[in-house]
This record gives sequence, C-alpha cells and structure tokens, in this order.
Amino acid sequence: MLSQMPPVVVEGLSAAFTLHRAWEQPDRNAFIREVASDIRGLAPGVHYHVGGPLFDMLPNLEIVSSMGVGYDTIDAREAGRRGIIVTNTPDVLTDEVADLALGLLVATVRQLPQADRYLRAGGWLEKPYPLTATLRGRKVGILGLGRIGKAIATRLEAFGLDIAYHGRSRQDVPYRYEPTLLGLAEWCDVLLCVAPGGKETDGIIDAEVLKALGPDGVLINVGRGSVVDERALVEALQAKTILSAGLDVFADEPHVPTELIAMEHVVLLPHVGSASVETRRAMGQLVVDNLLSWFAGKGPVTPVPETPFTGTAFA
Ligand code: NAP
Ligand code: 8YV
Repeated sequence: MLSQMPPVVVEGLSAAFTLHRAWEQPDRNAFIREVASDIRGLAPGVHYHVGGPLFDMLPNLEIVSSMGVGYDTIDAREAGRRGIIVTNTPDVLTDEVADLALGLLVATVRQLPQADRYLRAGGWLEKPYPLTATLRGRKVGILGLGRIGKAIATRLEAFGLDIAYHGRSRQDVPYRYEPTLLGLAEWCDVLLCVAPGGKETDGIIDAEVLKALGPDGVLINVGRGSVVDERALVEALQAKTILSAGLDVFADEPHVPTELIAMEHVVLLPHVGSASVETRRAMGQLVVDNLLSWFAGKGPVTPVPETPFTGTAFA
C-alpha cells in the first residue's frame, strides 16, 4: 500500500496478506526498492501516479487494485502491455455521486451556500436575500453519459429538465445526442461534466465551449478537474460570460485557484462526490475483494477495460 487507505482496506488486506505499508516509511521509494521482489499486488491509494517507472521497480507485480472508479492516475495501457491487471471500484458509488451532482446543481443555481453565509452574517436581519437564477426550464447537457451520467439523467428527469449528452458514441437512450462537445454547449445552459480524466479529455471544456454555454450558462463538474481548462473558466467567470460554476473536482487537487476561492458566485467542494461513510466502505471492500479474488485464482472482480481478464489468474 503506497498511501494510507481506509481501515476496511488496511484491515482486510492485513488479514489475508503480508501488507507492506509504504506510507509509514521515512523514505517511501527506498522502502519499495527494499521489498520490491516480494510485491505481487498493489493498493496505491490516492494521489499517487502508477505507471512504467513503478512497474519497472516491481518485477513480480500481478495486479493493481485502485480505489475509485476513475483511474486516470494509473497508466492502465502500460499495465496491460506488461500483463498486469488493473481494477477499479465502479457501480458501488454511482448513486452517491449522482446525488451529490444534483445537490451541487441546485446549490449553484439557487446559491444555497451563499444564502447560508448571508443568514449567519446577519444579512437577513437587514433585508431578504437577493433573488437567484432558476433551474426551471433549463436544458442540461451531460458530458460523459456512463454509469454516473445515467444516474444523474434519471434524477434530472424527475426534476422535469431537458437532457442531452455527448460522448464518443451515441447510445440507445431516450436523450438527445450531440456529436460534438461544442454542439452540446450551444444546445444547453447547464453543462454537467462527469467524464473521466486522462489525455483524451484534457482541457476539452475550453474557452470556446464556455463561450458557447452563454451568459446564463452554468458549469457543473463532478468528473475530473483536468477536463476543464481552469484558466479559461476563471476568465469566463470573471468576465461573466457564463453565470456560475459548481465544482467538486480541480486540476491540481487539493490546490484550488485563488481566483475561484475569491469568487462569491461559484460553489466549490473538496472532491466529496463519493465521500459518505457507507460508500467509501463499499469502495474499500471492493479494493480488498479484487485482491482476494485474484490471489484465490478466481480472477479480478472489476478489471478496467484496458486490462481484461483472460483467464490466467495466479493461485
Ligand atoms: P463510465 O461508466 O466509464 O462513464 C464514463 C463516460 O464518459 C462514458 O459514457 C464515456 O462515453 C464518456 N467518455 C469517455 N471518454 C470520453 C471522451 N474522450 N469524450 C467524451 N466522453 C467520454 O464511468 P462512471 O462510473 O460514470 O464515472 C465517470 C467519471 O466520474 C470517473 O471516471 C471519475 O473521473 C468521475 N468520478 C468522480 C467522483 C467524485 O467524487 N467527484 C466520483 C466517482 C467518479 P463514450 O465511451 O461513449 O465516450
Ligand atoms: C474518490 C473518485 O474520491 O471514484 C472516483 O473516481 O473520484 C472518488 O470516488 C477518489 O477516487 C478517491 O478514492
């Protein structure tokens, strides 16, 4: 384990395997080199890049069990080339993140955190809180209609809002498909990003897309911060060429641009989409289950597409 993970993972892995706790060592890299030949499974934890250089250090590595559905910090293609399995934690967090996305959308459009701050500061004693924008009649464009995107769409239907989506392919769903992201931004006035990070999506929500979203436009991002060109977003918000943004994810977490922090008309969350006790426990259990299953010779439970299981688990 490279960085400290929740108790369910530490305890679950310690009970079944020899767990090397790299995060407790004064020199993590020296420690990894020391135990390298013993390491057959890796539970990296968060904020740790796992790719070629680390694989080079671990000649007997068979499986990387990552916590989180997004695995943009892991070079899964390189793992695949080397015959190393990568697993993630899909599905168990889908509804939790979708709930958070809807909460963030309402909070952003109706200014819930700002209104809370207003009351606490005594503003209500002076005069009512100013009227806000509305969610009514809005058209929501979802970038990334996957598991979480679909769970968000179901909730948006209940809110009575129009829905369209963009992804690399059209799906058999009752929502409008926009073949380009720019087309989606032109159509909608809420752009909701729940797309994965990585090279393919890096900065695709750029100045042009934000301009297309328009002056009443709201950006909600629960996908990855890297998908948004943060400089362009700051400029669009400062110039008010878009109305507002609700962000759960940032390009360089936990660092958030000071310009965003200084703005009153945005809602900022510290990457809490899946952060309930129950959901984090379920994610952690799946990290453990992938390793248990693999080393019992039954294959991984949830391998990522770049490293499909071909029936050669070690017993
Ligand atoms: P998923 O089922 O794999 O869905 C991802 C969707 O993104 C797919 O519909 C895919 O559609 C689309 N996509 C992939 N590459 C794209 C590209 N280059 N351009 C446009 N669309 C693209 O994954 P999920 O379970 O819904 O999770 C989605 C993401 O949410 C994760 O990768 C993670 O980054 C983020 N997430 C955030 C939190 C949080 O706490 N805020 C929690 C969980 C997950 P096509 O294949 O048709 O392109
Ligand atoms: C986690 C996430 O906060 O699943 C993801 O992709 O972004 C979040 O659920 C993160 O992976 C840390 O475990």
